[in-house]
Amino acid sequence: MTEPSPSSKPFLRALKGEAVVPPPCWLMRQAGRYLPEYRQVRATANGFLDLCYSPGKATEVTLQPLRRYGFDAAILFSDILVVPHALGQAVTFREGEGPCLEPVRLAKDFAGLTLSGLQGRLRPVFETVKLLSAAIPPSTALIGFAGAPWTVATYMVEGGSSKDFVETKKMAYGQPELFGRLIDLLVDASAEYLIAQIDNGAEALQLFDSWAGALPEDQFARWVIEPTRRLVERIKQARPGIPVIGFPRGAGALYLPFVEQTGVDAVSLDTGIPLDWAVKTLQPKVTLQGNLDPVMLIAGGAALDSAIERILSICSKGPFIFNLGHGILPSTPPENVARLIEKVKAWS
Ligand code: 1CP
Repeated sequence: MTEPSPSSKPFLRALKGEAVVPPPCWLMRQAGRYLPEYRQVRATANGFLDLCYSPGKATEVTLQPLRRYGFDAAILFSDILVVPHALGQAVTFREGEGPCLEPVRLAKDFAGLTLSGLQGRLRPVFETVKLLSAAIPPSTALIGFAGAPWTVATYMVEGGSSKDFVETKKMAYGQPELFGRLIDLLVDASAEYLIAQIDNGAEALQLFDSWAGALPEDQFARWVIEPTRRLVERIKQARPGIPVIGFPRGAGALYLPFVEQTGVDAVSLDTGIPLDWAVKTLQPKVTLQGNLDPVMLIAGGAALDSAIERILSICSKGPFIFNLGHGILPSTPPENVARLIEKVKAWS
């Protein structure tokens, strides 16, 4: 059998600006704890990072949702926090508690961070990309990813998850030169990381900026738009033609300057973005992706059906990829995901 050309993959066609009917569909966190087969593999790993760094297991959990649901894209199984880990920061995931990092707060904390070990530490992730590239069905696209510099920096400075980002904002607002050094390092590291993913078989990239919505307008321009623009420019100079999806979650009206200024090919819309506005304002410039509320997928039933139909009817006349507004939650019933994909595939 001959390989179909990449352009015959519906997901990549949509990223090139085509209105594909029915729209391609994948879901953020489509591999994860809502699937019993994921929990089974997860239990064999010596912690979450070990799972990310075990190419055989990471490949298996990436493929699990494809087998069940036939999504149009697979997303590499890894985490945004492997980049700080590869830079030399201590990173652990405690069971049930989320990530824990040795905080970077002062100039002296930067001493331990270096790009020199990055390729070596992340080699297992590149190996996973290579295995996936050979294993996925011919019509399925492979997405590589990284956290955007701002979001990764919040974990590095806070030392884990945060609600108010006080330490990170204090550094960004009060010592912008110091914070700028961290952001610059993350632009360099992420560019290297993403280019290596492309070289091992990733066909598109997504940049997760989960906490973009925490910044006021001028700071958003400086710490979200500008580093993302530089990162996209670096990737496109090195490997022209690879589409990039941005996800500045919570950015509200700032989605527009983000789209206009970063050079991304597509934006992932969070659940709060008004779709009529996005179709009118953003879709003439980029492909849209999104934005079903992940909790609708838990609620199921008639509410789920009508939420899916509403999104499809508003967004699918232009370039569009069906997705959630944020990641699948662990309590999601797998049968509701089956219902979702069935409804999207039946759209005409
Ligand atoms: O034990 C487990 O199974 C841990 C749960 C888990 C999983 C399944 C974590 C811990 N990370 C992941 C995988 C993951 N993370 C993927 C690949 C899987 C897929 O999408 O199918 C991706 C793309 C991510 C990205 C990620 N990690 C983001 C950005 C997207 C988002 O959800 O906003 C962020 C913020 C993280 C950090 C992270 N990883 C894990 C936790 C518990 C956290 C902290 C989240 C927080 O601060 O709220």
